[in-house]
This record gives sequence, C-alpha cells and structure tokens, in this order.
Amino acid sequence: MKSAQDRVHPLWDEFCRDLELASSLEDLSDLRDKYLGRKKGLISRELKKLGGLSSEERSAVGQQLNQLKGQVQDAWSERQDRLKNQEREATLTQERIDVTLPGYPFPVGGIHPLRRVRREMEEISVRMGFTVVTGPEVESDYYNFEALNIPKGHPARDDQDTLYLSDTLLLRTHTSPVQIRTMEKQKPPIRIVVPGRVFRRDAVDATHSPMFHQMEGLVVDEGITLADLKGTLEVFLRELFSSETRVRFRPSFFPFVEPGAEVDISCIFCDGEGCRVCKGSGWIEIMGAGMVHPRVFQMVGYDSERYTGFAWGMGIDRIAILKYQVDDLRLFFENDIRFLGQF
Ligand code: 2NM
Repeated sequence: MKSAQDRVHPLWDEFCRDLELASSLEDLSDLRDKYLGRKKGLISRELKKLGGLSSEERSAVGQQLNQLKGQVQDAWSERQDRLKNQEREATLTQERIDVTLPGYPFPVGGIHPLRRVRREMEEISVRMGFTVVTGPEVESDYYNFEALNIPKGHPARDDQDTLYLSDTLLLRTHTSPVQIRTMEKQKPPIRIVVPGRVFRRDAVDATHSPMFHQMEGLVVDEGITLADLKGTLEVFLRELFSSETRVRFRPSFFPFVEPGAEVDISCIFCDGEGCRVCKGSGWIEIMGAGMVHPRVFQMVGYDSERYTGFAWGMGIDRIAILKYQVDDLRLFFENDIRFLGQF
C-alpha cells in the first residue's frame, strides 16, 4: 500500500521540473492545464481516485493532494509574476526611446514661387473688392478671339501664336475668355480678376515658354472712366511692389479695348535712376490695360451706351521674375528642388 506521501511526492517533483523548464507565459499556461486542469489535470485525476480508497486513506491522501494543489497554485502564480515582469522588462528595453538623441531632418514642401505671386495678387485684389474667377484652359475660337473683337485674319490669331486642338478648339492664349463667360452669365456691376495658365506657340528660352501665367481683371458698371482704371491699377501696383512705386500709362493697341495702354512702373531696383534691369530708362513695363471696347459689350449682350468698363492683363511669371530677381523663366518650370527650396 502506497503512503499518502508516496502518491503526492512524485507529482510535486514532476511539477517542479516542469516549472523549471517553463520559460514563457505560453509554457506556463500549458503547465496549468497539465496539473490544475479541471478534467484532465493530474491533480484533479488523483482527487477523483479518492473515491476508491478507504476512508482513512481518503482523508490523508485528500489532505496531501489539497496541500499539493495549494503549493502548485502558489508556485505557479509566483512564476507567472516573474515571467510577466521579465517580458515587461524586455519590451521596455526593446521599445526604449532615447529622447536625448538629436531629431532627424526631413524635407518639408513649400509653395511654388509662381503660386506665391499669384496668391499675393489674388489677395490684394480681394481686399480691393474683386472676386477671383477661373475658367477652362481649352477654349473655343469664339471665346478666345471672336467675342474679344479679334476677327478671322487678325494677326493676333496667327498660327504662329495659337496652339489649335482642332478647327474650333484651342488652348487659350489669354484668360480673357473667362471675362466673356462671366459677362454672359452676370449683369453689371462686374468686378473680377482671372488668374490662370495660358498657352502660346513659342520656343523656350530665358524669357519665353509655351505655357505661362496671367492675371487679368475686369470692371464694368455705369459711369466707369479711365480715371477709375488709373486709380485702381495704381493702388494695386503699389500694394504689389511698394508704396513709393510710380505708375505711368503709354498709349497702345489691343483689339478688345479703346483706348488701350501699356502700363509701366518706376524701376523697383533703381527707383527710376536707370539701371541694368530697366535698361537705363527708369521704367519697367508691367501690364496692358484699357477701356473695354463697345463691340465686346455688344457681343455679350450688354448695352454699350449704358455701361463702360476697364480691363487689364499681366504676366504672373514676369512679375515673379522681377520680384525674386530670377534671370531665367525656365527655372520656374524645371522643378529643381535646389531652386524651389530658396523661396
Ligand atoms: C489685356 C490688356 C487690355 C482684357 C480685356 C478683357 C475683356 F474681356 F474685358 F475684354 N479682358 N482682358 C485686356 C485688356 C487684357 O492684357 C494685356
């Protein structure tokens, strides 16, 4: 007959060996199943066998088994605490962040210089009461030319300048078609500026590109005069360049205005003294402008006896070249980060 101790001791020894080998929480979980499992656990099995023993043996072995069960649970828990701590320590070591290390630099994007200038021009215009309007880059012959008093055969629509997509479709050569579209949809008063890309059949060099940017403007109402044109553009150009900037108008011709003018500002580099940039003249040509031709109003169904208006147009790229003193237009379109990173 085995003593109660003989029944229990080997189980404890085996458990101790197993426990020694358990090196992870997973092992430990298996171990609990093996010894403490409700059905198949070794201790449970022994407990179930108690029924076949004499009452004397049953009480002795039962006591031993319950004591063993307690010891196993305690040892198991203690081991679990230790393993949990170990795993925590390992995680902490592995995921430790040294906040004293220097940060690593990463490239930050910026606003393209042309977009900066466009945005500045838009903001000045909005402060002056204008609405920013945009429109399609692919246009019809009608909106790009016909409605702007540029009839067939006019030099401005020479194949030399215009990029045609078909007999009737083309890439707009200016943003003026958007002014026409706006006037068709809205009655005066009109106060809009129209920035955007325009296209011309030009060979690329330091000052030419087949795609460049324009901002045009249009004011239409009753009683608008040439004085309004001068005052408006003077305020706009002094905001864009400097409060000291002087503005002058020279007569010129555009089919869609009458009279038309070329607008100069006093040289922003020499203040009119004469330098390399203004070629000694003291003035820099900055835009074209004029009073909208009555024929343009008639084309959009406005009463040209009742309404007058003025319009102007300027190159955004050209102004960016002046403002940032860039000597080659191509730099704006090559997207060399070393260039763009300077703005
Ligand atoms: C310029 C110069 C002068 C202009 C005229 C119009 C419209 F649609 F109202 F007739 N839009 N833009 C205009 C006038 C543009 O650019 C050098």
